[in-house]
Amino acid sequence: YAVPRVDAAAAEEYLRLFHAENPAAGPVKPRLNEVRAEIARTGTYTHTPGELTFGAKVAWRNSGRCIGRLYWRSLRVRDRRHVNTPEGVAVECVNHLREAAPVRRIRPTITVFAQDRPGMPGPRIWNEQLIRYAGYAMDDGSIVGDPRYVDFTTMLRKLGWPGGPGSPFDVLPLAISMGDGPPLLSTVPGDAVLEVPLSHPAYPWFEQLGLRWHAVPAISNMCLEIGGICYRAAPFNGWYMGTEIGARNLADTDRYDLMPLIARRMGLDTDSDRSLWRDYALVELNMAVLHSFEQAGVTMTDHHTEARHFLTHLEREEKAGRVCPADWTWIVPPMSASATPVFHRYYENREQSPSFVHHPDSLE
Ligand code: HEM
Ligand code: NRG
Repeated sequence: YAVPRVDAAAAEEYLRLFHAENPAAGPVKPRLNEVRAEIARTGTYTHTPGELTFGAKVAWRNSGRCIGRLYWRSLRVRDRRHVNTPEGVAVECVNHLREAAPVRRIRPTITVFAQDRPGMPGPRIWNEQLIRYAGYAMDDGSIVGDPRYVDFTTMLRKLGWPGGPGSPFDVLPLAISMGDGPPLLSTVPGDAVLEVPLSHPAYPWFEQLGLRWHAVPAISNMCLEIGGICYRAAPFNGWYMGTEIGARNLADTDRYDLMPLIARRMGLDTDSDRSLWRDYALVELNMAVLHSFEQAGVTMTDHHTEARHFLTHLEREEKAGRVCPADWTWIVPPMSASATPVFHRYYENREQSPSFVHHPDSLE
């Protein structure tokens, strides 16, 4: 995988944005000259800590799929650009998880590792998120765990992971590589994985289902792009919106597929679509998710509150004279869509930089 030289025009565009929105940083001219010279000499350049921090925040602000952008200015940026070994990255990912959820209050956080440089690609985290549950394909055709990660789990086992205890919620090890060659596999210690067991406020049987979910969603396979520079390893987290767990991860038929089980326990008629058994079960599962996180004191939002916050964010961005890109198909929550205000309008959705991007896996 050959890292291309940085596009000087992309660098200039970002530096102009940075200086325009941060007048205290002084005039842009001297910095532009410095960066142009560095690119001519080395094929890339180095962000100042201020440029990095602001760039990460604006990448969040530009994430058209994210409903949680109201607090984009409060992102905590951990500058770990000097970390460029798989072992170092593993340690700092674990530190990230610990710092992101001290005493159960989650803080939006990003850790930025070494950038790609021509002739020297930065580290890569193969996991989609820092915390994900294994999926085991059994001989009888059934799946234990998260079906979404069956292929990833199989690959890790080929790379030497012995497998977990075999529960539906075994946390996968991190797979981290530097350049070519197989990744380092590194277990995430249990005390860095905050989890919430699920119970329901009215159904005592719910607890017996043994369901749980992790508290911190930390996407680790997206590239942070700022001014033409690629930070391939830059895991970030906020907190969950209840529906991500209750209406997708535990409910989708190609994930944990729990609706039929819950509907039967509720005594609903699952033979008729028109009994709306799926809909009733979905509401109660989502009730359990919100209730359990609340009881555990772990930060979580619900889709009604977050939809309102998002419209506030849109208003603020408009007042600041900016276009806020938004992708309707991702912003609208996966249940009770039309009962939230974000459903009843359209959005502009243009690619803006800095941003988080999904790269095709070019190192594998
Ligand atoms: C996507 C909520 C923080 C960047 C999403 C989605 C939700 C969400 C509901 C859609 C996920 C899906 O349908 O799978 C939130 C909430 C946050 C938060 C409640 C609480 C603070 C953040 C932070 C960042 C971020 C801190 C980055 C710094 C993104 C990106 C996506 C996304 C890039 C799209 C992911 C993809 O393409 O797969 N967010 N978010 N979000 N969010 Fe946020
Ligand atoms: N739906 C995914 C997580 C995607 C991002 N969601 C967030 N991001 N809340 C899941 O694990 O269910 N965040 O940074 O807070």
